[in-house]
Parts: sequence; C-alpha cells; structure tokens
Amino acid sequence: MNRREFAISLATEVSKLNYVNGTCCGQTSNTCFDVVDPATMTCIGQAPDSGEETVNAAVQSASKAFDTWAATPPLERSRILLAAVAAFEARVDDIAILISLETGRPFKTETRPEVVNAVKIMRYFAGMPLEAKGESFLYAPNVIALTVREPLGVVGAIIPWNVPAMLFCLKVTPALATGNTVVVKPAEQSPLSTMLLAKILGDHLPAGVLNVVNGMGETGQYVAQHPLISKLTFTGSVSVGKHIYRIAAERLVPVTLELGGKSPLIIFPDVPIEKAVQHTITGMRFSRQGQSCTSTTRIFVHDSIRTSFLDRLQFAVAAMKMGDPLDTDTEIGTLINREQVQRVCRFVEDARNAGVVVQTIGNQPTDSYFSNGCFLPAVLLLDPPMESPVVQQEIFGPVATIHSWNSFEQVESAANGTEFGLSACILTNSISDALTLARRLKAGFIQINSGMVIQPGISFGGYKSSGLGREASLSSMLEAFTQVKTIIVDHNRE
Ligand code: TAP
Repeated sequence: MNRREFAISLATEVSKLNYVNGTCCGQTSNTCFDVVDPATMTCIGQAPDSGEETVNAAVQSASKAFDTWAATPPLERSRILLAAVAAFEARVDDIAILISLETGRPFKTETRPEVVNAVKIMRYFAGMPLEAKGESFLYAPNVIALTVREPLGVVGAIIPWNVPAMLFCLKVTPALATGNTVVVKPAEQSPLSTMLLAKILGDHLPAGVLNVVNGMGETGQYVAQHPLISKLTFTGSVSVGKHIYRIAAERLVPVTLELGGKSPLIIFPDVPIEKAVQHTITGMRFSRQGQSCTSTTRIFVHDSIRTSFLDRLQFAVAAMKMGDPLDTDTEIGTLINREQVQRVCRFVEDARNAGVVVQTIGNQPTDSYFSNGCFLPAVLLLDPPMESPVVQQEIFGPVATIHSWNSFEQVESAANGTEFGLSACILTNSISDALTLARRLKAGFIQINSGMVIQPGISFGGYKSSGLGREASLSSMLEAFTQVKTIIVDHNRE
C-alpha cells in the first residue's frame, strides 16, 4: 500500500461517523457530505451533516456524563487523560497523514509538526487537573474565606480546518482536565482526522465525556444555541466569531474567541539578510500557503536592506518544493479548496488593477496527477497603500505585502494600522528597540527574533478584533474552563 492508499484507508475507516456517548455512530450517505482532497479534487470520504437531533444527542450525552467526570478525583482524571495521550502519540503519523489528505498541508513541514505539538499540548494539560486550585485567607479573626474552582458543565468547541489537531487539543484537553465534558464541532473541511483523533482518545475516556458532531455551519449553530451548553470556545473567522458571541450573549454563556489576524513582521537594518528571509518564510507560513491566523502577512523591511532582502526571499521561496502533500519531501502544499483559490486570486487581481506591483514566486507541481489541485504560487505585493483591502483584510493565502520603513514611529503606526491584533514579529539585535516596539504594538502575541508556533504553557490570544480570552497556558485554562465559588466560614465557637 503506498502512502496515498494508506491515507485513503484511514479516511474510509472514519467516513460517515460522529462520536457520541463513547461510540462511533454511522450515518447513511444521504445525510452526509463529501470530503474532498484539495490536491487532486477527488472525494476521499464522507462526513455526516448532523442536524439538531444528533447535536442534541451529543449534548445530552455530555450532560449526562458531566456529574461523574466532574467528581472524578483530579489525579484520576489526569491518569485517564495521560493514557489517552499515550494512545494519541502512538498514532501521530496516521493523524498527520489524514490531515494532509484532507487539507492539502504537507506532511513534512506542516501536519507532522502540528500533531507532535498537539501531543505536547495535550500532555501538558493532562498533567494539570490538580492545578485547578482556589485561594484561602483569614478574613477576620474567626472567618476564613475560601474560593474553589469548579467546572462549567458542557463545553461546545467549534474549530476550523487549518490546524485541526492542535486546536482540538488546545480546547478539549484543558476543558476535560478541569472536569468539563465536551462536544466538538470540527470544520467541514477536516472532519475525518478529527473523528480519527476522537476515536483514539475516546477508547480511554468514560462514555459521553468527549463527543464529536460533524456537519456544515448549521451544525455549529445548533451546538452554540443548545441550552445545555455552558461554555463556548471558538476558533475561526471574525464574522462567525461575532455571530457566536451574539448567540452566547442571549444566554450569558462565557465565550473564548480566537479569530483572524493580519500580523506584521518588522525587520530592522541590523538583521542579517539570511535570518530575515528565514523568519519571513516561517512567519508567512508559505508551507501552509499562508493559511494561518498568525501569518506575518505584512512585511515591514527597513529601506536600507530592502533590495537584497527581496532578492534573497524570492530565491529561497522559489527553492521550496511544492507538490503532493503526502510526500515526505514536499515543503508547500495546497490551499483548502477551489473557493479559497478564487478568493485569493481576486485579492491579487484587484491589487494589480489598482496599480500595485505583483511579484509571483514559484511554479505549480509538474505531475499531471495534481493538475486540478488547489496549488498557488506565492505572491508579493509591493507597497500597496495602507488602506487597501490587501493590507487590511485577512486573505488566508500565500500573499504578503511588502512595505519599506525609515523611522521607528512610522513603522509602529503602520504595524498597528489594522483592526486585528493577534501577533507580531520583530527582528533586531537592539533589545531597547525590540522591547519598546513590543510594548507599543497592539497585539496579544509578540515574538522578538523568534518564530514559534503556539506552545504549551505560553498564553496565546488576540487584541482588538483578533479575539477574546487566552489559550494554551495554566492561567488560560483556569480562566476559560472554571468558575469560582466563594465559601465563607465563620468558625466562632460562641
Ligand atoms: P470559519 O468559517 O469561521 O469556520 C470555523 C468553524 O465555525 C467551522 O467549524 C465552521 O463550520 C463553524 N461555523 C461556520 N458558521 C457557523 C455558524 N453560523 N455557527 C456556528 N459555527 C459555525 O473559519 P475557517 O474558514 O474554517 O477558518 C479560518 C479562520 O480561522 C481564519 O479567519 C483564521 O484566522 C481563523 N483562525 C484563527 C486561529 C486563532 S488561534 N486565532 C487559529 C486558526 C484559524 P463549517 O466548516 O461547517 O462551516
């Protein structure tokens, strides 16, 4: 069996399934939608388009499991979660290859590192149940005030397709570690890998604690609106995030929102060109065709090094191998679907028509097997006006805008000049310039000479329209998935 046949066999194994009450529940084809491999545009399986009834069954099962799971001693919860992580770790390659098949992201540069990181995130939170501590203090001579942290109930987790295993773990594990039960709605583009992950983890969890309902946008809406959902955690676009927030407001349900970005990369003149180029390639996520919320899509390069930087950048991106996402030497894969290809091309064409200089880097794969695939070469847009759509809107494609800068104040103001505030990257050897700028940037996740992805233990989240709340750390787990109960004790013996 070659790699493609193996990936398709995994897809077939989890096709047409939801995971509810500890079992895989099959659906008939007429209630399913096709899952398409964006590298070949062929159907690789189907997923249920779950209606209100199925969502209700999943939420009811999570609600039924809640009391027992919440009452399970923290160390026992930890033991169960760690056993689930071990099973997950043993299947890293299987999950990664299935994500590659579904989403077109390359196994080597994208999905395997994503899944390895997802395991780390899950293991981190699996060790955390005992950390859901409260406070105590002596309020008065005979009065002790205590706070205890309690779980919220059933968590509805709605996730996108672009890093599905990592985002699944970022939401599900801290929720479970603190005693909540969960209903996950995966994106319609990545239902199969999420099902495989749920099946692997579910074997180690009590029935009902973890549920996955596949479907299109409506399914997510049913999850968000369900009266037994006590917390919503969402990652996705700003428009859907605002919609979820409105639904939650009606019932005063707490919400965590991780939304879009339009992040700046700011390159100072003291940075070696090669280092600037490497950070640009990593930051832009060219290997993922730029489909990342933290992609540094606005590159601010100091005027004095611009020409040599652009020459080297073009050379380095052109050298990256675009092709079959499943191959172990492919470095750049596809966009998620045809609609996204068209959307990205429209942004570029509109910019070109408005007079912006467009530089295209790289070619399509030569293998005719992939001639229908959603591949696009990388695009640099030189000096578009700050108010133009390509600078202001999240394109979610391999398109970076290039801007020159000369003064600190100019770059600070330009970098802050969008509605987003998810992340930023600063490259310089001057610690005072770097820290001054980091303090002034209105973004939630700032890296100085660093290009890390979300890591366990480090808070992650956005300012402005990029979201509400934080993820990935102990403080974010406590904030997002527990509520505080105060108990006041007067132990006066009179
Ligand atoms: P969305 O279209 O917003 O979809 C995200 C999820 O919401 C999917 O599961 C989707 O289901 C569901 N959904 C859609 N309409 C819904 C509704 N009315 N009610 C409830 N759920 C609904 O985003 P996307 O295109 O999949 O992902 C790309 C976006 O995610 C980008 O904006 C990106 O920046 C953002 N993102 C942010 C982060 C962080 S950490 N900030 C990380 C990754 C991605 P269907 O697929 O069935 O429509």
